[in-house]
Amino acid sequence: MILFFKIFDYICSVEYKSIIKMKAKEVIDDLRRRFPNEPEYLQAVEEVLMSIEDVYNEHPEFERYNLIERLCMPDRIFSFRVSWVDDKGRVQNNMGYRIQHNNAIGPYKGGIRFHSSVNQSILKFLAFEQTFKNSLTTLPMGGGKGGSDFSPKGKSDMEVMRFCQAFVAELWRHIGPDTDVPAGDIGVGGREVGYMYGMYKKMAREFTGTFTGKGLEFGGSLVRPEATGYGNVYFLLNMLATRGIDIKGKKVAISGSGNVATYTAKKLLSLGAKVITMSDSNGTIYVPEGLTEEQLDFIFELKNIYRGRIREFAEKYGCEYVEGGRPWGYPCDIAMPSATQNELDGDDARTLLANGCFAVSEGANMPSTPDAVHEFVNARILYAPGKAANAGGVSVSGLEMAQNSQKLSWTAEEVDAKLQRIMADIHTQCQKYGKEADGYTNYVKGANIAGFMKVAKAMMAQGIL
Ligand code: NDP
Ligand code: 2IT
Repeated sequence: MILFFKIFDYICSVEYKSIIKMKAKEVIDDLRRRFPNEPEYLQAVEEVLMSIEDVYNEHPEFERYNLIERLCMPDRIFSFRVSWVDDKGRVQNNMGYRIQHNNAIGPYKGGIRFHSSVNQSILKFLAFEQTFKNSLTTLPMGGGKGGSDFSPKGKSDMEVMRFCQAFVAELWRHIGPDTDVPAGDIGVGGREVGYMYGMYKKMAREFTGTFTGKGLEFGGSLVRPEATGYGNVYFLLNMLATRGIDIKGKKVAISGSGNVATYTAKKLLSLGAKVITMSDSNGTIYVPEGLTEEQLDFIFELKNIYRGRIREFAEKYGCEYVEGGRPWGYPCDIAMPSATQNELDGDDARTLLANGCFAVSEGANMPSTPDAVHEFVNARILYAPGKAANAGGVSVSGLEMAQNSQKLSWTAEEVDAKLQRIMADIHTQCQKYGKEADGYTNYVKGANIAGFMKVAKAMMAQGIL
């Protein structure tokens, strides 16, 4: 009789387990039905769900707690009007947002983007990705993202300041050093963080580490400006080492010419690699023999001080410039897309592969379309998705938070050493979860599973919230 019940129990549990499996496609279809106008968000969710489905289904308790839906949908979204006065005395109106995606492993953490293209779908995708990226960093940070469709391009310093103050006049009540800690992203650098932090401090009447990427004089961390670009190169070096490849002399195509792109180029030059392209939203420069340090300094000043266009580099140095062009058509060994999402499509990927490109390490968030990712993984090249390769920026933001809490500042050497260790650790996590039967490391799968497991376990432990 006892044996009969035991067998019955066993059969029931097996049956139950098989019924409660998560089906990634069904979850995605449901989200597609509920959020039909959010293509970037759906794209990011689909990529993650397809790679974690098997691991997720090894844990029936996840599905019993409907963990996947709770993890895909942001905890909350704030959206608000931002009204400010331009230099001509006209009243301008923009939309502002903050997406607090998930705080299972730490306070919400992620950048602020100011760009005319910003909308809820783009910020939802960025906040979703940030949750897994921050989990990979080994530091206690949840995921968030914010921004506005305000474009700092062509605006005076005073206009940027007035906008930042108006933005924070709404945002400040939702953020705090242990609640939600914003930082920079496209269109938000040291200048904007300074203005936003100043206004936050005034409203909240406290001096705490509520923003990262602050100036060095008021709590910023050494190496934070460099961290995303340097971190991406450190990650690349870890990948190259698995195949015994030396970076020296390799031709690298970089897109963008902002924070991430310029510091990526700087580190590459110091290692003897050749940076053959850079770009902005208007066009691409091509320097087949590789940029010199002096030329890179010029780009840095052009973009950060004069806020000019990359075309002006070509005018000064007489190199090739293609209006509206992208960097992916030039022969290179390595590609490091560092501008924006979906800037490298399937055709670009096929061209890169045909030209002999053997490594792609993403500085931007989701710069490769799903078709391009498929090409890279199928071709078995070294391919690092943004959430692993560009995690150095938010990692040093996490280190900035730690320094602010301790009311101490560490030396550049200390921060850089920690950054290198974190990037190596992320690489190891990708290898652990991303190894395929043929020995290939699928960094997409590895990063998604490693990032997911930590957040999932924390969510399980904390109950249904
Ligand atoms: P910046 O604003 O400093 O630079 C952005 C660069 O990308 C500029 O050259 C810009 O050109 C170009 N760009 C922006 N939008 C487009 C577009 N729609 N089409 C073509 N080019 C475009 O930003 P960051 O360098 O900080 O950010 C670049 C990428 O890196 C983003 O995807 C960001 O999310 C990601 N990232 C940033 C981190 C950071 O710490 N800053 C951390 C991790 C990821 P133009 O001047 O013409 O607009
Ligand atoms: O996409 C990103 O990781 C960033 N823009 C940096 C976020 C941060 O909090 O430093």
